[in-house]
Amino acid sequence: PHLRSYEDRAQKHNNPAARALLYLMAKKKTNLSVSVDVTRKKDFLAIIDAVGPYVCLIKTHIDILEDYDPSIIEDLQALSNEHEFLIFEDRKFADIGNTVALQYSSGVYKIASWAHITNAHAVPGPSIIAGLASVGLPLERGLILLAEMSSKGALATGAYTEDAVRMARARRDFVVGFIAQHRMETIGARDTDSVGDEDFLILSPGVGLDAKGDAMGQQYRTPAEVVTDCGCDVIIVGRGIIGTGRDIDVGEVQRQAQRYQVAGWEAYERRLSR
Ligand code: UP6
Repeated sequence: PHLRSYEDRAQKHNNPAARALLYLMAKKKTNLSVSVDVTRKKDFLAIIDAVGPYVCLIKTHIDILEDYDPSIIEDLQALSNEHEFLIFEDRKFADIGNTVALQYSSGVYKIASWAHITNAHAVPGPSIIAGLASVGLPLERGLILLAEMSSKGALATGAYTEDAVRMARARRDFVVGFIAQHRMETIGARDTDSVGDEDFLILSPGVGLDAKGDAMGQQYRTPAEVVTDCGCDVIIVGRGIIGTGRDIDVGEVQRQAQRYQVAGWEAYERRLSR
């Protein structure tokens, strides 16, 4: 699928959230997702407003906000409509089906009610997908499985990654892609798997144009490595765009978002023309 255009893939995708994301990517010419990892509501909304025009997807860790209140979700949804991006809560669910269904639908954040896309670890096995699908499918949501991680020494490799892909293949109505560092089509396919027309989105964190990593094991690659060479579909950028300081410079955030949008899109066009 990575040799087809986002537009073409949007037309053929069976999941509403994946379809909407691919359409937005084609329409806005962006495969950039900004990870808004800040702790204050004011910064959170200011960053999203600034980067909105340049992104297809806003990635949140809603539980790191110190001054969370439900009005933040209303503001986030208004920005999502204004700038046309989808919302991805990077919740990384990792429990049994019954528990994740409750964590996804209920609690303080009611993630399923506002996040078009969320994600889960494969470690509990297929029941985690069943639990999340019981909440998310009726709401036309999509799920991303973590097949690999960007951090140094990650245990999600080899047979684990393969089994995560096989779990996804069995639930293509709800699982729309992977957090991964490269494409997954060629791995783990067995005779019994339905592989033929599968179209999983590959979302890749660990993207930076300037730094190679951080002091806590994060590893960065460039948009060209991720999108052109490894065939990934969405680049996820946090500190490369929002910076590492305590005070947010919104003008600089906007410049960096534009820079990463251009780099990500050029990398995609180069992949299609190869
Ligand atoms: N993230 C990773 N690597 C993974 C999965 N998720 O970095 O394998 C998430 C982090 C963070 C963002 O939780 O929100 O992507 C990366 O941020 P950064 O660009 O500032 O490193």
